[in-house]
Amino acid sequence: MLTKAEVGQFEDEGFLIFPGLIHGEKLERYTSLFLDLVARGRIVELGTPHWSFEFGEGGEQTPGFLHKIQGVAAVEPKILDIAREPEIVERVAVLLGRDLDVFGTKFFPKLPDGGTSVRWHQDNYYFGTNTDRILSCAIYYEDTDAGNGCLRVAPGSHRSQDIAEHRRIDGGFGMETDVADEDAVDVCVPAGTVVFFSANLLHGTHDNTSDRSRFSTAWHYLPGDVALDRFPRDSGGDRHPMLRP
Ligand SMILES: O=C(O)CCC(=O)C(=O)O
Repeated sequence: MLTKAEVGQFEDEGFLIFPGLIHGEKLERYTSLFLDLVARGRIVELGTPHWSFEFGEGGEQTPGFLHKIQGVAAVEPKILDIAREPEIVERVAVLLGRDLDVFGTKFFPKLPDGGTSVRWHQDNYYFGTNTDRILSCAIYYEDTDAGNGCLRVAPGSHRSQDIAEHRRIDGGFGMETDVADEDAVDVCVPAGTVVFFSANLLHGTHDNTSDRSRFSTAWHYLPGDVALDRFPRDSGGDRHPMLRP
């Protein structure tokens, strides 16, 4: 399911792109799940667990302007069908083995005119580890480019396994660090593209300045024997079995 060249590329550059891996009726079906979530986001009250909304000028979240659903598998369990797509997990299994969980499920609608997802960071900063046994997976359900907020990566930045200092984003969500423009590559992809990257890879995104949305999901695969304080195995939280040996 993964060629030797792809495995080598993942080790060298820290990411792999599978253009249009999800397509046809499946892409339509999954997109309609996200359209329903965005419609719910227009009426969900601020402060509802899992749901967060883009910050307005006054530093308050804006009702209806959905930023992210964290733990989206708890809000819409059908999301796990995507995480379990054989096209995806069989590729992950080549890199991590066949005892596999997924954790930290997220949906980013990246809505037109100001939608955001993440700035430069390493996922492992949030997980309190620098293990190379966590593989992050982002899926783009619409075409992406710099205008609607595509992914950006710093190729090879995973190799040192150093975790950079991160600081809180002023007027935004989460943490960020710095990456020089010359070290950054934009990952512009067609709808249905799956991107794998090391949880040590420096990556970020552009904000959405266009009049188009950019629906995506992000989550992380790891072998069952990797313990994470925030995502214990078999605890009923946002860590789910994918494959068992
Ligand atoms: O929004 C994206 O394109 C990527 C999201 C991501 O990498 C993350 O949640 O860490």
